[in-house]
Order: sequence, then C-alpha cells, then structure tokens
Amino acid sequence: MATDKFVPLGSYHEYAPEEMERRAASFYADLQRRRSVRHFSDRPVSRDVVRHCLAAAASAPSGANMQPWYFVAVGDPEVKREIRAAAETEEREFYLRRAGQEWLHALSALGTDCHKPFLEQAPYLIVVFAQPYSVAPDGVKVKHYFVRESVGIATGILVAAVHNAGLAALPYTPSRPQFLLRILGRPENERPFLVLVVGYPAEGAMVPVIEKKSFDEIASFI
Ligand code: IYR
Repeated sequence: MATDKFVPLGSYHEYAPEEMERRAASFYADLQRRRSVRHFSDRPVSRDVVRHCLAAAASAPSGANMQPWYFVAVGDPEVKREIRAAAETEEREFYLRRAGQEWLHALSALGTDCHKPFLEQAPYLIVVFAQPYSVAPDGVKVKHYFVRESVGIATGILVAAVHNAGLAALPYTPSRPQFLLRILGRPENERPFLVLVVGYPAEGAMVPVIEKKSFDEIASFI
C-alpha cells in the first residue's frame, strides 16, 4: 500500500469559475435535501448501487493511507433480525437506565425509542467498522493513525453517496455496539463505528422538524 513512487496528478479537473460556482451551489442544494429517515420500505435495492457507494466511501483520505475501515452490507433477513434483537435489548437498557435525563431531553425532538423496526425493514444495514490496527500476514500488528477521523470521513462520503444515488439512510449508533462484532464474526482488530441503514423511505415517511444552524453559526472567514 505504501509507495515511494510518484506519478503525475492525472485525475484533477479544473472548472471555469462560473461552473465552479454552479457546482458548489448545486452540491449544497442537493445535500440540503438529505434527511435521516427512520421509516423504510422493504423494496429491494440494487447490490451494485450499494457496491458503488461503498467504493466511493473507501476512496476517502485516511491517516497514512491506512484505510482503517471495513464495511459489511447486511441484506440477509436472518442476520438483520439478529441485529435488531440485540440492538433492541441494548436500547431498552439505554432508554430505561443508562441515558439519563439530559440525554433523553436532547433526543426528545427525534421521537426515538428502544424499538428499531427499521433494522429489519430496510434492505441493507451497512455496518461500518474501524480498525485501530491491522495484522500483517506474519502476525505483526500495524498501527493505524487518526482512525476515527478517517472512518468519519469515509462514512460522510458514504452518506453523501447513498443520498446521491437517490436512497434514504439513517446513521444508527447503537448503544453498546459490541454485539455487531459477535453477530458478524469480525476479527478482534475491528470496532463497530456505526450502522448506516439504507433503503427507500416508506411511503408517507415522516421526519422530525429540526433546524440546521445558520451559516454564521457554523463558519467564519478570517
Ligand atoms: N442509540 C439510541 C439513542 C440515540 C442517540 C443519539 I446521540 C441519536 O442522535 C439518536 C438516538 C437510539 O438509536 O435510539
């Protein structure tokens, strides 16, 4: 993977200033339509579409180009059922005991609870794993750098890719996600990062009223 060789940057594409403006504005306008969706149709989704979205995610930059991620696209109904059951067990504990008033208050506008039917209804659960290290064929551990930053960037690209394809998604962060390692039989160098639930929105799907911060609240030029 590492290289001491350089090649010309062949893939860069410059746009004329007006075209650049147009593209920047239209990318924003398109991403602004994205909503996290919690009600999915069981309509099937093409595996090739998911494959392209995953490949787009894996194009992300990463610390020392270690690419410290692994994605499992779960479409098998039996495995989805197992994931839902384990997730709901953890979430019951979360909502009843672990969350605390402040966290529950922060979540109140979203209308979430311990029931996660979307984990069975959506055609794909993309389970994202982070790898703090890899294991070379000789068994030596190779440290990875800026793992959460790298996997966060890859996941952001995945979210954008799924939206761009015309599908809905929910970044689901299970309370105590260790069960994902067990159910999916992942190696011991992986940590569950999040689950991206992917599919068509259910007909008549509702989303909570939320507000995004104004531009001045999120950025400044100096
Ligand atoms: N994992 C729980 C709680 C939850 C936490 C956050 I932070 C959210 O943005 C939404 C939900 C659940 O999924 O219900």
